[in-house]
Amino acid sequence: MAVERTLSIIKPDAVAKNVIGQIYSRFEQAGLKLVAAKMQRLSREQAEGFYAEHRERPFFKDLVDFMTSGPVVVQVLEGENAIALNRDLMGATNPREAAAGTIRADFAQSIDANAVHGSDGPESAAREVAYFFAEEEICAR
Ligand code: RTP
Ligand code: MG
Repeated sequence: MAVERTLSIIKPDAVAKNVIGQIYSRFEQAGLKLVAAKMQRLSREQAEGFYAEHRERPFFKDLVDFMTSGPVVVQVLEGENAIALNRDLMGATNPREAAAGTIRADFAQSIDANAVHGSDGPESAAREVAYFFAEEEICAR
């Protein structure tokens, strides 16, 4: 299996709940390495660009409102099968449907405030990592 990089975001609800460290522990316990990280408040333009694939969806404005409602923590995770592994750790988009023990089952309130983002495939991972980090900001480990 290939070593991959994936883009992860701890969303404003999870930052407000003060569970950044607990979420990072889940990544580490699963064998994922943090190779880049930053906390920031997204501008509307940044959030709209990041979620551009959803621009025509009915929930787009709510999604952008939510993602700009407070600081987020953005990180690059690296490891074997990192993209699918991170999605497994996250659980389903709607926390009510997320499997027990997943990040969304344990920390998310609703389909809007669902604690984390993770890239959903190799192409989105490459695009999303580059959206937030210059190559020299990613630390080989
Ligand atoms: P994410 O991109 O944030 O990791 O979430 P995801 O892949 O699990 O879900 P996606 O389909 O990409 O949707 C992005 C975010 O939009 C919100 N959403 N709301 N009301 C709805 O039907 C609905 N569907 C999606 C969620 O907050 C989701 O995380
Ligand atoms: Mg998605």
